[in-house]
Amino acid sequence: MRIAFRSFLGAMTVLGFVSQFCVAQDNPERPRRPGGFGGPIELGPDDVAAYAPPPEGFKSRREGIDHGKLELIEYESKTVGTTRKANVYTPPGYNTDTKYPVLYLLHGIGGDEGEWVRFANPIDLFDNLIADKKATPMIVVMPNGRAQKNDRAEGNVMAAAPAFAVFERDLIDDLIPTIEAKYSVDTSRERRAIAGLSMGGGQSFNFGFGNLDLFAWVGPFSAAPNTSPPEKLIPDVDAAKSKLKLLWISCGNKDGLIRVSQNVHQFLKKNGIEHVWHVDGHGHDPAHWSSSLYWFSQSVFQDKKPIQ
Ligand code: FER
Repeated sequence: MRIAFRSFLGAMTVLGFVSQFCVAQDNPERPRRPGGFGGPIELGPDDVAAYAPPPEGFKSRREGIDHGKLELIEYESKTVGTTRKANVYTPPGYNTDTKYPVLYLLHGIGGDEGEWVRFANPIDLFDNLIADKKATPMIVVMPNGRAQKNDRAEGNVMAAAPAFAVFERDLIDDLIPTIEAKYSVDTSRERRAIAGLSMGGGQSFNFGFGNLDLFAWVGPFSAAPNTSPPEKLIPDVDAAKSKLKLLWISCGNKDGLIRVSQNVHQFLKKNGIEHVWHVDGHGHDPAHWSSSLYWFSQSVFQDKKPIQ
């Protein structure tokens, strides 16, 4: 089903591209579909890779190193009025004498709390980086970002897009307090990050910039059109500059949604807001998201410069 859905999205990208191209050719007066999935891709001089592809085996299980754990937890959501699920990774050697930073890692329109687990092997990806001292030991929370009573990715998944906006309240009022009560967490904003893919990338932009008092590290990968327009997203340029420790944006150069991220990148550049802009050779696909997680995880919660 999952593979079928991704192929469906892939086909939509191609169809979207072809139909928009044809519309523009056949009838220049007709407006382009606003925010459509899979628009024409125009690459500029900034749209280049900041990082190499990850090394072979980066998300494969390695023997002879310590391993973390993955746990599916449930929490009561006042926002949705149901019990909701989240996957939680705790790093090797997790103990209550240490206060850990937390990364909230969000999925796409057809995903759920298991999406990252299914394609990126986060236990192994993080265990490997932590064993090599490339990532800070952290807790990674993978919730369900579709904040509605039936939060399964069923039927017309696009119809649930508004529930991805509702998730801001579920995250802040219900999930974060649960995580901070249940685990040994450093609750300061400098030790809380938000990142995600596609719809989760848009959520990372919107919730990250919208709650600079809560998040200091923001990582949107292949952000979808749920991303607020830059002027609305960043009404206070100085606050963004002074509060963000890292803004790490990526997209594939074959992703029909790249214009969403290009648009934010250009606004950030014009306003002198420091950020990473990494454009690799992938499309709107798990290879791009795994690679982005691999590189983002090596900068989040660290003071070194993100690009060496
Ligand atoms: C859209 C195209 C794509 C959209 C959302 C998506 C809300 C999300 C894609 C994904 O999460 O993979 O127009 O509108």
